[in-house]
Formats: sequence, structure tokens, C-alpha cells
Amino acid sequence: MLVDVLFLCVYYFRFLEATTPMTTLPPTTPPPLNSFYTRYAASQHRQDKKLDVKPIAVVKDVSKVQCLGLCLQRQTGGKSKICRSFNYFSRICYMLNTYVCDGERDLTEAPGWSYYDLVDDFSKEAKFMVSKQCASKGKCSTKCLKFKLYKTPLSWQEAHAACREEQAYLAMPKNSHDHETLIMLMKKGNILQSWIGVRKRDGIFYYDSGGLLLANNTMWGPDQPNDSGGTQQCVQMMSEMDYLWNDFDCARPVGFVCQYVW
Ligand SMILES: [Ca+2]
Repeated sequence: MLVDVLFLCVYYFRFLEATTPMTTLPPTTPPPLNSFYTRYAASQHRQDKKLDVKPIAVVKDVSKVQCLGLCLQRQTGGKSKICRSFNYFSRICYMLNTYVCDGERDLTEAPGWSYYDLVDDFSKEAKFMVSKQCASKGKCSTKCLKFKLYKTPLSWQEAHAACREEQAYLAMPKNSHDHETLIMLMKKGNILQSWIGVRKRDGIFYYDSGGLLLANNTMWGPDQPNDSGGTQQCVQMMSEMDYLWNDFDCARPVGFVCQYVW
């Protein structure tokens, strides 16, 4: 596995080098390459796009690889000084303290520019680089989550299939922040019930992506899951229970929320 990751990184950086003009004497020395190959990679999220925020530092006359090295040198220090991504244009490196997945940011059109950010698992990155979401939005990092509400009532299985069509899962809120986001979406969409990506198999609840439901999940409604009538295998959020979780009959059509993993 590690070998695969290293191979991908080396391959990718060779590609980067090949597309970057050679330079003489860099202005500062980037860290030794092998010190970050296993920890980070720069993903070329988009060509001809940039993240339009004020840079924390600007360095002129550097290659993309040197820009990455400079960004990686800023991995310690105060939070506002850490480099999380960079724009690159005309051999100028614009280091940024934020990245495309931070909040609701989108890349803006910028001919000749390119945008890169830092990820910690290149093998996952490579997988998501080919996703539709990555191609259309430039959001390819596995850290980038987003939810989308569908008002069309479907069964749990149909809702699951609809999300998979878009390379997403049914929403799997694992903390109060995600939970609040889903509540906000449901209120905004004016729907009273929504499937989420939790389902029971052989008496055990799993997330739509396959993992076991967290043991410390505190989002169940009062007296739930109660498997009323012995037919409640799927989980929904419902306004009647203050948007907490309720196990419910999978065949009943209700709205749903997909979760995109970029
Ligand atoms: Ca129930």
C-alpha cells in the first residue's frame, strides 16, 4: 500500500516537473522531498482557476514544486500563518491560509492560474480526482464534505441508489455540526422527514458507506430505535422528534439528503 502511495506521488511529481519549466537557484531551499512524500501531496485541483482570497505570502520566480515546498515549510506556527493551499500564476506562488473545501468556497475562473492544495493521503486523492464533483467544482479532497437535500420522496434503497448515481452516500451525520447542517437543510426545504445513511443489517446499524454506527451516537429520538412493528430497518430524521433519529420502514417514501465526499 505504502509503495503504491509512494509510486503515485513520485509519478505525480514527475508529471508536475515535466510540465514546469526548469529554474535555476530557488530563492529558498524546499524541504527534502522524501520528508513529505509520505505525508502530503499537492493536488492540481484546477487549471485556469484560483481561490480568490488574500495570500499570506507571495514568492516570485519559483516553480510549482518549489511553491509546494515553500507551502510545506509553513506547516507550523500560528494558525493564521499556516499554508493550506496555493495559487500559482506566471511563476509566482501565492500561499493561502485556507482551501477550497473550507466552508462554501468555490474556485473562480482565472485564465493561466492554477490552484493546488495539500492533502494527507494521495491514494484517496487519486480516487476522487476522477469524480464528477472534482471535475466540475475542483473539490477533490476527502476532507471536503457537502450535503444536498432531495425533496422527491423515495424508499431508502431508491434514495441510496440516487446518491450513488452522483458518487455520494446518503448523509451520515457523525457530529452535532453535521446534524445541525441537515436540520437547516430540512427546514429550508420544508420537509418533515429525511432518510439518512444508516441502516440495520442482522440487528446491527451500519453507515451507508459500510462502517459500524458509532457506539456513542447520541442523535436517536426518545425511545428510538424501537423497531415498531418489527419492520424498521432504516433511519430517518423527523421534525416530529425535533429532527432526531427514528428507525423507520425502509419502503416508505420520504425525502433524503446525499453526502458528497470530495
Ligand atoms: Ca422507530
